[in-house]
Amino acid sequence: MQAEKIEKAILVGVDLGRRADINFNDSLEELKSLTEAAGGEVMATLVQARERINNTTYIGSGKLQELKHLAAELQPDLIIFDRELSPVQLRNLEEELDFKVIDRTRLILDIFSQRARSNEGKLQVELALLEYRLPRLTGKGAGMSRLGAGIGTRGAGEQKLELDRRHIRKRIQEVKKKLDKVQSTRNLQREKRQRAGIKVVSLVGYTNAGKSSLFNTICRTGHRSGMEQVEADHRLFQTLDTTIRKVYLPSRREILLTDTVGFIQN
Ligand SMILES: Nc1nc2c(ncn2[C@@H]2O[C@H](COP(=O)(O)OP(=O)(O)OP(=O)(O)O)[C@@H](O)[C@H]2O)c(=O)[nH]1
Ligand SMILES: [Mg+2]
Repeated sequence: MQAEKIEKAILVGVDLGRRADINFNDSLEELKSLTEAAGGEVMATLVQARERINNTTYIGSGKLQELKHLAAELQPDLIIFDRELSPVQLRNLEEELDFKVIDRTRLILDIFSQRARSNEGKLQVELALLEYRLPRLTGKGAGMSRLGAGIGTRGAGEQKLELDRRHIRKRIQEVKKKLDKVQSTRNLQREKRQRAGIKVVSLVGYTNAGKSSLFNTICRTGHRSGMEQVEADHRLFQTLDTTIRKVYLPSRREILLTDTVGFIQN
């Protein structure tokens, strides 16, 4: 499941100070963990303190030159920006830097596409990737195949990189239809459970908080043996697909326990 080769990344963040909605250091720390979860490694981190984000290049022009020099020296496999880049910012940065540029959103989608196992999970990731890419098709960079394999290039639909917008829109409709079908089946199952009066207990929380470990422990004690464990690991977003299992409470009452996808702060 790990990427074949560890890709080296430079992280770039803008510190808005008190103007930001979340703590900058926490956000960067989280980005580093996300990079590692995607199979990458951080070589360097570049930070700029600014009043606001630059609309065209995210960071200021002086900082961009600094980043260019740093990248020329370190030769990273990719450069990762701490927030979602607009299509314009992404295009300008790719042109200026001439390295693979991705943003936080693309990084998370990449992790999800590595981890999705269920049919529904895969469809959801494909849909998110298509919708992310649609306004960002530029004929190069994050949209294109010249980048080869690796973080930010993987995933559902990646083989179809040369598809034009029309094809992507069509595929979006197809995936949505398939998802509708899967979800209506699930709704039926849910209604059936509700009618049977079985309560569902969900484990929710920050990614890597220990939900899957707790799930395994509860299932071991509250369940007949021989069930497969869910995967628990220190990587962020280890769990992507919801697992649902029957568990007996000490009172012998039956419940359904679900392990779910974690949250992140940003
Ligand atoms: N110290 C300590 N570590 C724990 C505990 N529970 C889980 N861990 C560790 O925390 C890490 C994350 O555990 P998971 O159970 O995979 O966490 P999760 O919330 O399911 O994470 P995601 O599925 O990635 O969102 C693993 O390395 C566990 O071994 C605990 O009670 N104490
Ligand atoms: Mg988990």
